[in-house]
Amino acid sequence: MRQPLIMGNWKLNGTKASVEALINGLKAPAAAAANVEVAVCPSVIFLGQVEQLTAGSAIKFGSQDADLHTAGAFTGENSPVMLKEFGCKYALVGHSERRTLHAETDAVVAAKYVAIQAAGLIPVLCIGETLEQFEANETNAVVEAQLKAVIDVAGIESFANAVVAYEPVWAIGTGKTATPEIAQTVHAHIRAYLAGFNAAVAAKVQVLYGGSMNAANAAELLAQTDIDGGLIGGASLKVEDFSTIIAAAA
Ligand code: 3PY
Repeated sequence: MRQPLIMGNWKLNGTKASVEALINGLKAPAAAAANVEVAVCPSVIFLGQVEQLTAGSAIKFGSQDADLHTAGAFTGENSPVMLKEFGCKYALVGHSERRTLHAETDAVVAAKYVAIQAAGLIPVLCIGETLEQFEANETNAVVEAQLKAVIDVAGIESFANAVVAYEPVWAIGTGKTATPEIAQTVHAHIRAYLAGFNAAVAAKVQVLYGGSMNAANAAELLAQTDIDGGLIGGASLKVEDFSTIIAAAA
């Protein structure tokens, strides 16, 4: 049985006050959903605050990215080793906003994935196709290539200690969501593709759905066999909406 994982991606949002209110507001819903793991990914500037606020609670946290280097002359970057020291359990890697806005290639994403695991963090590998690729029926080929780039470098066994997040780019920040049927079809394909390399690893890996999951559509998406949780953008910034999604996964 794969444990449901509900993870908030706060992106570039928050203030000290809103972070405090959000974490405090999520403590009870996270504790109530004992079979669900709840995690948030704040901007790194809030990690110290989140580490303190979540102490003793059921809420885990991670970063939205990590550098592929451990230390050195890399101005502006955050080392996975530093993120680990600040209590992160997870690090997102390859989010479409990083791939698009920061020109991260499959090779860079794979190198970051390796660095994240080497630091003792769990990478949440984000994959997904653009609208153009979706309309050209290229979804399977795109997610396969994104997975293969990581498998080639890190090996299929590395997925025993990783999470995959399928986020169709056309559903991110657009308010459009893949229908539960579309999402389930792609999730099943991702699992089948991984099973071609190692069936046991594929059966265990959590595959989250991301891309405008919200309080209204979460239950239907989370009911799908191969959807093991969600990576949630905007709705993770509101206690009520995120709590509804957590409850839907329980
Ligand atoms: C979204 O839902 O907008 C996301 O990008 C989650 O990562």
